[in-house]
Amino acid sequence: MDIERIIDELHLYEKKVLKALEKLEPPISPEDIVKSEKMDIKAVMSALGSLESKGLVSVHKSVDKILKPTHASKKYAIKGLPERQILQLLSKEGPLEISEIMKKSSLDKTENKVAIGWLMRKKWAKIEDNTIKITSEGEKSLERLGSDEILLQELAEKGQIKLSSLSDKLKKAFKLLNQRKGLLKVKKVKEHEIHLTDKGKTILERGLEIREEATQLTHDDLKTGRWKKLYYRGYDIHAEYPIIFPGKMHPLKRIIEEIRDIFLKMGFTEARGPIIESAFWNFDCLFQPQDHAAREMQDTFYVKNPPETKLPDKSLVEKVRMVHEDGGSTGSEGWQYKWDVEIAKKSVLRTHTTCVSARFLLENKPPLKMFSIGRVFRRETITYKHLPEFHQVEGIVAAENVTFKNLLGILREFYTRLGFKVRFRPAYFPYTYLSTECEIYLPEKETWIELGGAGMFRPEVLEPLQVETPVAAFGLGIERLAMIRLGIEDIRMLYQSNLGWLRSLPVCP
Ligand code: FA5
Repeated sequence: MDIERIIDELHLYEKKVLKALEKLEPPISPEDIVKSEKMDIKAVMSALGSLESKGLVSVHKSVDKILKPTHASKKYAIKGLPERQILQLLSKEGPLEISEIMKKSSLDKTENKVAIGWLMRKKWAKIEDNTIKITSEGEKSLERLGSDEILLQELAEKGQIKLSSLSDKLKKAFKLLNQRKGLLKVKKVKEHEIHLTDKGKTILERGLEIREEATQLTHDDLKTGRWKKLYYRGYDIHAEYPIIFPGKMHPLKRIIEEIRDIFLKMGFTEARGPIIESAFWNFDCLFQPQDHAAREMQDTFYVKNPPETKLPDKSLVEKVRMVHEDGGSTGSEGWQYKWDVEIAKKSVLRTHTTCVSARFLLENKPPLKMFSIGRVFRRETITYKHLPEFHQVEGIVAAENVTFKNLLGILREFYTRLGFKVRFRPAYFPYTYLSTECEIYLPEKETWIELGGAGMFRPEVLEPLQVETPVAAFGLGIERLAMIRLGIEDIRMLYQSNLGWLRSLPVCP
């Protein structure tokens, strides 16, 4: 602990408060310091706050109650509580009927009722043969006051009393009186009791000099040379400061931007496609048979409005039909069924971004390198790694000499640039041959997880689109990549506005 530094950085008010704590008798409240140092309460509280943050004082907070008498209780403090007034009446007159009490007492009707109630509750009187008689307990009480009455008198005398200052007996009396309407005014107050810590005591032992501090250096101070004699307090470079959470990009968006940057740097062109797509582009054109499981309603979202989407040029539709039915001129047998153009017209929310690649191939001639990032939709049950709406990055490379090996090289390069180790497993997709699935290595879990699919587009896909070169294609999930990147176990985190988590992420990755 650098005592000299702490002393040098103490504000004048902090020094005054420390000195006051040294001389005042505990328990010490901020109000005691205000009185002894003739300081403003705000200055005392702010000095206490910073002394506490420096560990020089500790402030114990507690809640107390201030009790004050009401107009009614002041009256009863003189004349006695209603039950005492009736007790005295009974002692003078002997047993009385209720109607007689009502007539003879100086209390009003409500007060009489209250008095009779409390006479019974305190066992000062009992009802026998319709008359109210004093009990032996009542006789004794004629000689002495109850603790509730003592408290009432003390309150009337002192004007106000702190609950914590009462004896246990009077605290019980407070509970009793407080049950009665209109006898007490009770106000909750926060109390601060201040103690010097050992660190604070060490500082005081070392000695504190209280002298006026210069808060501003004026032109005049400089000109006259007065600045040489002024006392300046050191800056507290360890002072507490508010934590700032600067605005930043959402982590998923950041990863998307990173992926975009990598493909642009690898010489790819970015393309986009519609989110509401025809089944034709999403499935048929990718040689996905019309009875394929992925096309079922339980896997794909079909769109009611518009129910159908315009199909491309008739000759392309016709070529796709032929490829499905018997392979057309590709040399393949096709799927050997009757292809239905009505099914192909249906509107769907695209289930993958591979349709963007197909559309791109129709409009652009190889050689080409294209990538596309976008949202896709699947009728999935939400789990820690499944969402019904997620992002994919899709890509194709088309050129005379492109091979499956080039495809693996591109994917390895992409994942390496993102900082991952990748491996490939054989896979199946209706639109590619050879096909593969890429897996990423998770060092913490010592496992591999599947992040995307890839392969060489089949002739059944390429021929109708009139593409004559080989085409390497891939489609990779982005959210799962983000999960690994951000070290989160649940994919849903990416879509929840969990501000605590978002704030905890670094501004720059
Ligand atoms: C496809 O979507 C293929 N179109 C990929 C492809 C493109 C293969 C081009 C060949 C050529 P798959 O259904 O496996 O493949 O999805 C690709 C990736 O999307 C998955 O590996 C996974 O990372 C991610 N993914 C799939 N379903 C979900 C889901 N419900 N929630 C989050 N991510 C998902």
